[in-house]
Amino acid sequence: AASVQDPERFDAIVVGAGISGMYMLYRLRELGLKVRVLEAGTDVGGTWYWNRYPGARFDSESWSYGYAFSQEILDEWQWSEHFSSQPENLRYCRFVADRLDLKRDIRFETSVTSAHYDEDANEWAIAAEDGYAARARLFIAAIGPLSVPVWPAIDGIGDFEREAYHTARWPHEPVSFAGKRVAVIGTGATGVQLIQEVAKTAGHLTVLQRRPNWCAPLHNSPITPEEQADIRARHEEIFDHCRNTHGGFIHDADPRRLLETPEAERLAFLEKKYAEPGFGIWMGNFRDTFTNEEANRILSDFIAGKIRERVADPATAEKLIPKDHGFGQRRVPMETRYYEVYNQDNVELVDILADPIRRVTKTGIELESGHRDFDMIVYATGFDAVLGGFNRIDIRGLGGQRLRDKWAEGPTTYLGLQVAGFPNMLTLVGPQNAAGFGNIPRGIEQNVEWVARLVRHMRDNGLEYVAATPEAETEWQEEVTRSSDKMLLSKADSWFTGINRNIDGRSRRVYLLYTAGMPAYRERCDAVAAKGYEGMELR
Ligand code: NA7
Repeated sequence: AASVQDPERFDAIVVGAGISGMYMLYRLRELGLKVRVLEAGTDVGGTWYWNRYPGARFDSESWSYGYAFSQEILDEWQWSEHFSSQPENLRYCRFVADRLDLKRDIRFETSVTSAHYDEDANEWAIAAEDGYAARARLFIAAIGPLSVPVWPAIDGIGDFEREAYHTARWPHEPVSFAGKRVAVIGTGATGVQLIQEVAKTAGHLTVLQRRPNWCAPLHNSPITPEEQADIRARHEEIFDHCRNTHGGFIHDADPRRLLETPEAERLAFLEKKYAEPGFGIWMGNFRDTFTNEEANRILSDFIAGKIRERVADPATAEKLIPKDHGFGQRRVPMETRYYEVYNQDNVELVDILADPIRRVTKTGIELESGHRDFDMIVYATGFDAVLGGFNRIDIRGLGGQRLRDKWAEGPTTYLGLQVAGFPNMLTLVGPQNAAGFGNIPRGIEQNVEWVARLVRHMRDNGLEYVAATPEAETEWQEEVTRSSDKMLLSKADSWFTGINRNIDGRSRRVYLLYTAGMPAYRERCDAVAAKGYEGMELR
């Protein structure tokens, strides 16, 4: 087997076999490169491999989420629901891997621990936990923006002697909630999806909520044969449309301003959006709701009204209405009868800002108000977003510089795809990349195709070295800051803004995403390429 003394050699090593790594492999192989993908899991799928918790599903329309690049895949695959669930999503990833014969170039159960740039050889030396080692000219991180789960910083977590799970490390065997006293911590997009499912069978469900989020109805349904035929006839049109929307979704901001729209018309529009499937209520709303406090407040009040209508107990309804941020300033969890769950006798909502968790014990959770016994605790506490995947690998560039050190004050990149001082390293859906903010596969296809074009350019011109210049990187920081400053979402604490109180040193806001939209981002990336990779040193 390959070891540090005797590494396997490739033209490119891709870390991660999720949606981005799979497609990158396909494109690089097409260019004639010898590629190896290293994947920690036992199968492809990334997000859809790890996040197996009940209720996990797309919030993007299934038929706008899958790969657009292959007509065969589009023709041969059929989604069963408008917002498909995790088991089907994982089946889809496996189907694509088989259809494109990807697995022969993927090494599974390989957790990459280090990636060092060897200046003399102009090669990356990659090592994994099991001693596997490989070298390649190109190192492509396809590690995902939400791949490193975070357990909350609560005392005694390890003491609990009964069932405990993190949603992002859900077991492969089925988990039953039937008749059990279940605690769920976390009410982000994940927690909301999970809670709806647990409430169906749990003996008693206690939701331990820190800050509520603004949720909106998903309105999922099966895809009828007529709809299927229509979708099949319009693949090209749908994906073309997604290429031109801000987030790569089918939904795009309405050109009108809420503040300039007469009240009756405004209300009718909001009602219509609330009744429509998917992210329309967020991504398809009046354009000033993203940037104007007053417009956003009116929208938030509308949603608060819906919560009050749907939750029977007024005190519970108030607990579920966010007070610290407006609608859409954090990721909007999409729900199916989530608010009605709190009308059930077997469900209780605990506001842990009012009644804090002291510690986890052998048998349950000690709140300030007293001890509660549980049979199961589920942590839906999210991820070390965007940076986590990079930080858990010891990545070193020119002069042995650690990426972790370079990013100590926040990430700096060029286009979210390259980092100055780290030649021949490319980051798909990396920090400050537009792909992380929106319908991620649409951003991934753009990222992968742009990288493939760069690799082809290098191959055709006999170039072996590509590195962003520090000047280009500085300019990109300014662009990221300038565009994010305009958005209300940059004013809230969330994974978008790099805040995570469970991780030391993550209490300061940094922009982890480029939020000016996919079309602007694509244009910029294409212009860079057209100008012979402006801002990058190639030789
Ligand atoms: P999120 O959106 O980061 O949500 C994490 C949730 O866990 C959120 O409600 C947090 O409350 C809560 N949390 C985190 N730490 C604690 C502690 N220590 N105590 C109590 N509650 C805690 O993660 P998700 O997995 O839901 O979603 C991530 C993305 O995946 C999502 O945006 C989708 O795009 C897919 P807080 O709000 O911080 O008060």
